Amino acid sequence: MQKIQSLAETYKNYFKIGAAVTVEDLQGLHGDLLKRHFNSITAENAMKFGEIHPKEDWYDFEKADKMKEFALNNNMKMRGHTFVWHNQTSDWVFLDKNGREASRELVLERLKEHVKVVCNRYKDVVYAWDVVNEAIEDKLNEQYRDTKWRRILGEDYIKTVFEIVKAEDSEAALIYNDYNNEIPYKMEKTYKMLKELVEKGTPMDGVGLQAHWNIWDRNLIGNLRKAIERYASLGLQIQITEMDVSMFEFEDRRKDLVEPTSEMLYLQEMVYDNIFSVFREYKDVITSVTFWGVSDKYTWKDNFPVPGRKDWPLIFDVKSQPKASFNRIVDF
Ligand code: HXH
Repeated sequence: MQKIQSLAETYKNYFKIGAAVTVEDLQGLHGDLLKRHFNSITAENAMKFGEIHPKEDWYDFEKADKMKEFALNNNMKMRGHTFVWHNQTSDWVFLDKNGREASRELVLERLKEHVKVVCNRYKDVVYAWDVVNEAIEDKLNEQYRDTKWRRILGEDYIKTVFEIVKAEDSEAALIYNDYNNEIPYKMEKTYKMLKELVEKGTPMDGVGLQAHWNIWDRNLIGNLRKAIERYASLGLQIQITEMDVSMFEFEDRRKDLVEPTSEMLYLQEMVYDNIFSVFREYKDVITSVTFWGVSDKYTWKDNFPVPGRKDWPLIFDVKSQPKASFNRIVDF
């Protein structure tokens, strides 16, 4: 493996190359892959609110600390994922001592405290925070997702949250992160929101495209180009935050496949080739590209959207060997 060209090294004059990790990934074959090919890591779960701060008076830093140590020891940086999200957030945040919905003041106080503790513990290694995750509504006629954060903190909450994070970490890039935000229905809504935030003077530096893609989408490259240009026109940087290229369309619920067909692997190769050409073309605005996992041995796609269905969305195979997709993106 040591003879294989390093991905992060190949892209050192373009953007950071990242992977989402669990603590188990820091050792063994995945640890070796991380050290050789990546210069950025994101905790897949360990820094989400519910994981790192499960009770009001109890933080669980164990996993995130191990990731930070790994990053520091291996000359890597981290992306912080994530502060304000409608999922994987502890219920206590939104409840008062009587079990009723907490007031705006109380939730704001708790969020400030949480951000202060997490920022101060990790900001020496974190170069970007996903400050708000997935705040745009998927339904066509609605702009914002209805969440407890929004309901309690009020309509202006996104700006408020960015200001809270900015006060604790003035150096890291502060990012708004979402999925499907290169697809026209959601891109226009996102653009509108980001434009308003920028105009109101929100301390926001960029937008994250989660990039949970698949090999069948004929519109991907066109959508991606348009989205990058439109977001960059607001003066924002762009990070690809959670990329994977699934073998299945979202609507496809088949469960019979035990390994990817050669046609699928070839399509995947082409998609990775094409998206990295676009990324290189826009290297002035793209600051990092993160895969949502290390190898096909383990990926969240094995359980989403079909529980227990194997998927092969990454550039290293189930044996941690580079796939044809890897070769395409290091060879240009
Ligand atoms: C991401 N969400 C999260 O940011 C990340 O923290 C997590 O580890 C994995 C993925 C992606 C996601 C978005 C929507 C969703 C499921 C996952 O559910 C829908 C998908 C399509 C349309 C509507 C909802």
